[in-house]
Amino acid sequence: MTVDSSAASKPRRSAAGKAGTTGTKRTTRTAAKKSTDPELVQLLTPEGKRVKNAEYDAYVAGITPDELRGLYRDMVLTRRFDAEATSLQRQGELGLWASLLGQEAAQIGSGRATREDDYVFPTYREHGVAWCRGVDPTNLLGMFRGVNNGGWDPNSNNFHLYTIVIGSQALHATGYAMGITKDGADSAVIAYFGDGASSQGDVSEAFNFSAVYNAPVVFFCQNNQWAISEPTEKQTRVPLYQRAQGFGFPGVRVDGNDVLACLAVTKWALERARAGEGPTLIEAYTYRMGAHTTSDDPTRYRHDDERAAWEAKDPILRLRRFLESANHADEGFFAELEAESEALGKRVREVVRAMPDPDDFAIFENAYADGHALVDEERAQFAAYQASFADAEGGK
Ligand SMILES: Cc1ncc(C[n+]2csc(CCOP(=O)(O)OP(=O)(O)O)c2C)c(N)n1
Ligand SMILES: [Mg+2]
Repeated sequence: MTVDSSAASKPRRSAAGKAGTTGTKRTTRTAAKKSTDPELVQLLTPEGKRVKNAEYDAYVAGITPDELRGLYRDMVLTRRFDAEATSLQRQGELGLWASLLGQEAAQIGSGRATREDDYVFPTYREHGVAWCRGVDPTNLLGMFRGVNNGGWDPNSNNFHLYTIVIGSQALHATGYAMGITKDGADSAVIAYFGDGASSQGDVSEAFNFSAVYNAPVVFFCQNNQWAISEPTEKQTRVPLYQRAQGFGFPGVRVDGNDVLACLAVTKWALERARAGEGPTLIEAYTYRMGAHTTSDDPTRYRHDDERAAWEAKDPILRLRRFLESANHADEGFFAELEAESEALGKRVREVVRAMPDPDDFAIFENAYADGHALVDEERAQFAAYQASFADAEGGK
């Protein structure tokens, strides 16, 4: 897909009932692409220039220099934490890590748009959103180290457990949103998922249920261009945000590397949800700069020049440029943040290395409330297996 993220910022939404492109007879990929090349909602260009946007400026109009520095700090610390986690996996301290490198603006912008009483359903890559929700980053690492059963109490921060079953959380979020409506709450729900997940039936079902029941849910799709080794072109013939049109609710594409635009658009969508106007689909157009996970080697399926093109649109660099040109941050701020980053990295390394191993048999404890014959059998088999090592060691 060739969308220039420095394109004009006028948003184009696919509202229900408007003439769309999906019903036409276009069959070739080129023809479909030409007719549907969408514009991005963008408030900050890659060069860090603030551009006006009639529809979304209002949602960030009152933002203070302090809050702008806060967004920058969130992105820098999240990136640092993410890099530490990748290193820890390489050192054998984590079983796996799914890096968010490149997606900081999409996650911090949308995460900071949520209210404390909103409820968030993440995938496995939403480390920046977890940060915004106040989940201690080391809790995320416990899960990837395999020493706990999830990592955190979802109800402490209204941040659900990471979900690996692609797309399923879109339905969980929809059900939750339908539930809180019945409770009379005025909060909203946000579900994160990827471009690949958009092909899952669960996501389409969630779109339809949420539309029909007018559920207060925002679907936040981070289109990072890849689903492991499958490019977005293999998931859809139309820009993803246009999917919403067929289900009867608005969809909007936002520059996912622009933290201000992500903040503004997500605020707008959450306010719609709270006002009883139903679901919204946000497609945050971004790029997965790293591997899918530490088990993946992207050099097998994509070219370096693609990454280089996206590096020029780096989310952190563009906010830094804006902060500097607007005189909102001085050298002292950046130096302090660097020191804070170092301290975070140190803390993460120390906490992870000191995490105690779980009890070998804990895995059998939480599947059934009252136990189960098959689980008892498996526990006994595992005990015998463990004991076989003790025999071997004793025999030596
Ligand atoms: C139901 C299901 N099918 C397949 C997988 C294997 N799988 C793990 S991640 C992934 C790709 C997801 O891509 P996308 O939705 O774009 O998210 P991203 O990893 O790019 O953030 C797949 C197919 C899975 N976890 N669950
Ligand atoms: Mg993806």
